[in-house]
Order: sequence, then structure tokens, then C-alpha cells
Amino acid sequence: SAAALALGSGAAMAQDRVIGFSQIGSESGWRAAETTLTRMQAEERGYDLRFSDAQQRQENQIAAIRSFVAQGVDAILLAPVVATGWDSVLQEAHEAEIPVVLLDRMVDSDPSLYLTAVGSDLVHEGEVAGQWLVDEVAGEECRVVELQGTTGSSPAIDRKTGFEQAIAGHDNIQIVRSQTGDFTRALGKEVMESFIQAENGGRDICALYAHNDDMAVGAIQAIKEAGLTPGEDILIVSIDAVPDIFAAMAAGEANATVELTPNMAGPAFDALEAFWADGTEPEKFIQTESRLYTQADDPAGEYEARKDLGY
Ligand code: GYE
Repeated sequence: SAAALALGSGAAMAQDRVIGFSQIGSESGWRAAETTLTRMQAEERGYDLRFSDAQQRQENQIAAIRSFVAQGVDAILLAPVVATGWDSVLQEAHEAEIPVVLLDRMVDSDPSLYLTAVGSDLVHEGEVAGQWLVDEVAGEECRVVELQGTTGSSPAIDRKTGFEQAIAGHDNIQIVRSQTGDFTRALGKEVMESFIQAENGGRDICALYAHNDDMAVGAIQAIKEAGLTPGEDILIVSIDAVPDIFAAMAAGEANATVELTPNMAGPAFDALEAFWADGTEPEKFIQTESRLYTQADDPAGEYEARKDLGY
């Protein structure tokens, strides 16, 4: 029948779609979940996903994109490790007429060089975290240590800016130390140990702001090893909403997190499908939601709901 034929050719078309995905690496639980969900979305839609893990190195991402262009893929997904240095390679994809969709981090390049970007409002996330702390300490003196994400990445830049904007004008709150933990648990722990050492065994620290949950989880370990109680002696606010931070919140060892959905590929593929169908140009930025969770928001339940999502 015509319907069966149409269905058949639709399926065949989907089968023919080849997507190159240049992923940053596996620095965090959130990143692992994004990779899993991208693979799931591609499989559901019948795409051939070619996955490249850059192990945190921009040069590996540039090489992967060049290879995807040479293979003549139908589209490229790029989660860019840092914000600068993409102009030439994006230009090459553009000249080959291969649409590029950015996932979760932004670039400084001209927006005409990519089809769209899917991500959260990273400045807003920092503001939500900062506002939570402003409300929580309610005018009390609070000396904050900050674990930044990967240097030069848009989330590290924007989450710092947003938090600083939220605490501006609240002179009781001060960032006293700030250093990168590269979005990893191991460095989060190591840098927190040095903060604790420099701050009277941790006793002069009121709160930790970590640019992602994984660094917070590493820092929680450091705080415990220093003989202090995370979540009480030192307040902890971070970003991502991965299962392990909910486990820590359920145990009273972390206080708040701002959710970042790992399903960036769903909206990216929707935009690509509309573009392939009739040339529909998506908005340049497809924004995902950011929501605050505290210990009052059933962290044990949130842990259960997420723990099998590939985190
Ligand atoms: O928050 C963090 C990570 O790029 C916004 O990257 C993303 C960040 C995410 O590895 O955990």
C-alpha cells in the first residue's frame, strides 16, 4: 500500500542519516548521561551515530570534525570543550554544507557557522545557585570557596559570572578562594583539600560553590576527611542534578543543586529533522530548563528516578 511504501521509505531515509558526534570526554557523571542519551536518541531515530571521544582536548575535536567532513556525514553534533578557537573548522563544515549543532557549551564563533545550539542559560544557573546561598545565610557572614569548571569553557565562565551577580550587593557573602577543578571528582577533592588547609582546617569556610556536582562530590570527601560535616559545617551548592548529589543531599551532606538536562540530543535531532524536511531554520539557541533542588525536594526519590539513566 501507499502507506506501507511511505513508511518504508521514511525508515530507509532515517537509516541513511549519518551523524558525527564530537564529545568532550567523560569528565563527569552528567557527561556520561549525555553520551548515553545521545546514543539512545540516535538509535530510536534510526541514525548511524559516529562517536568520537576527545578526552578533553580541543585538537582531538578539531581532528574529529575534519574527519566527519571528509566522511560526508549528514550532520555534526559538537560539545565544545572550550569557547574559543573554532572558527576555521566550523568554516570548513559550513563550506561542506554540513549542519553543526552545538550541545551544552557555547563557542565564540559567528552564529552563522552553526545551525543551532542546545543548552541551558549557564549564567542563570550560577545566579540560581548564588541566590540560594543569599537566602540560606540570611545576612550572616559567609566565606565562600569556589571550584570552577574547565578553564576557558563557557559553563566555567558563565556560572562564575551568574553567581557573582547574585551575591553582588550582599556584602556578608564573599568568595575567598576560587580555582579550577576541571569538572572532575578527583580534582574537586584535591583542590578542596588545599582550600581546607589554607582556611584554618576548613573552619573558616562557610560554603562551597562548585560549578558541577562531581567536583562537589569530591569536595565532600575532602571535608569528611578533614573531620568536618559537609552540608552543616560547610554548605554545598552545585549544578547538574546527577544521582550522586541527590544521594549526598538525602544523607544531609549537600544542600542544593541546579538541574541540567542530559537530553540535549532530543531537541538537537528535532531541529535537524525539521531542517532536513523543508529547510526550516531553528532558533539559534534552544534553551533547556534549569531548576533548583534542595534537601526539601525528596532527594532520595530524585536519586531513584535518575540512577539508571547512564550517569
Ligand atoms: O555541567 C559538567 C560537564 O558542559 C554544561 O560539562 C556542561 C558541563 C556540565 O562536564 O558536569
